[in-house]
Amino acid sequence: MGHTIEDIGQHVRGGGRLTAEDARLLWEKAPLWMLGELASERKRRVSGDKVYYNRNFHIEPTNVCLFECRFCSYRRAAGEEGAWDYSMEEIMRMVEARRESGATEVHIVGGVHPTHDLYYYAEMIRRIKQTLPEVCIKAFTAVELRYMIQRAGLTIEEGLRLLKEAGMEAIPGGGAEIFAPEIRTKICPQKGTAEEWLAMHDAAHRMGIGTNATMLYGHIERIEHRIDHILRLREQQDKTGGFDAFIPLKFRAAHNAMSEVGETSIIDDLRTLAMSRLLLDNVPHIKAYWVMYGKQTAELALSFGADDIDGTIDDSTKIYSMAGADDRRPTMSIEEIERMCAAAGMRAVERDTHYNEIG
Ligand code: V47
Ligand code: SF4
Repeated sequence: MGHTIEDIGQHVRGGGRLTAEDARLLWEKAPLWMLGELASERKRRVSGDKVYYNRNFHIEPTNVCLFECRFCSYRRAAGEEGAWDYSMEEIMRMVEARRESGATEVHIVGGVHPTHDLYYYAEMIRRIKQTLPEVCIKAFTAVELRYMIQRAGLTIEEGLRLLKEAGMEAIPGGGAEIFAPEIRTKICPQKGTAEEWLAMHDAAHRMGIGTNATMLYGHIERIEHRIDHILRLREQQDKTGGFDAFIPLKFRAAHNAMSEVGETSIIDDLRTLAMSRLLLDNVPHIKAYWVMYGKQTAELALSFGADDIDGTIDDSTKIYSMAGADDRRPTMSIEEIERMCAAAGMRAVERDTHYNEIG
């Protein structure tokens, strides 16, 4: 309809929904300050001056993985140098060590493991929940889940029910990558289709399991692929409403088969955050995952529509340090989180996994 950037800005300010065409124009042509302003207005309507964080830690039981996603710096074949595969006892020792930590969430992701099956992971969840009953278990990407559930010969619903009964309360956003098949088949050919990823989240939402969604950007995809990805998530959210947060994940280029692609700019990171906020008018939280961006960009992100920065992490994840992220030992204290949010003119608010405020 021959819209100008200003027309689209007005439409967004009035609470209107963006089409793919308008989003493309805004993404490619709007000045950075304008995207920041529009996204901040939207963010303020949802979360005011709050920035959410939680006290969390990760468990990465193994980096042994049958798949070979080209962007992944983390996976190893079984027995390869640098592979790890903790025993149940080792994992339980890690969990025991967190008893006094005040953590409210444990995020568990590993790889698509050749032998650990659905029942093994259900037992792991059950034992973790017994040891830390106050802690919410957010576990396994849709890709890991699909593999373990299929191998057990169960339907998605049956598999999810088994894990839910064991104590799994939420599902992280990983494995989404880029939905468009022409990119997906190039960067992660074994991972299954967009429809399969969405079906897992659809089923989880219908069972009352909250989930997150991610998008891996800044590699060989183009803006139209990002828009397509985000709009598919918006469509899913219209149906089931179960996505708590969207997390754009910046491709980090060290030590993987796509290193030669390099990394995108911080300006692109900020534009992507802002456009995510504007397109996803039905997903309440946009997370700036500080471990992946680094702390300085995470602070900037708070002026581009993000209202969540993930959590304290406490040096418990290797996925990003292995791919070249700045922090070798990722940890943020609550004081540091509060300082970061205050410096951006906002207020840090502790939340649980389901975004209930704590304290
Ligand atoms: O799906 C792998 C990504 C994801 C690289 O739900 C990479 O709260 C960048 O999903 N460069 C797993 N990204 C992590 C994930 C996540 C992280 C934080 C919070 C939440 C949440 C979920 O990590 C994978 C993949 O997209 N990834 N390698 C890389 N080289
Ligand atoms: Fe395996 Fe996940 Fe890495 Fe892909 S991204 S190779 S599924 S660990």
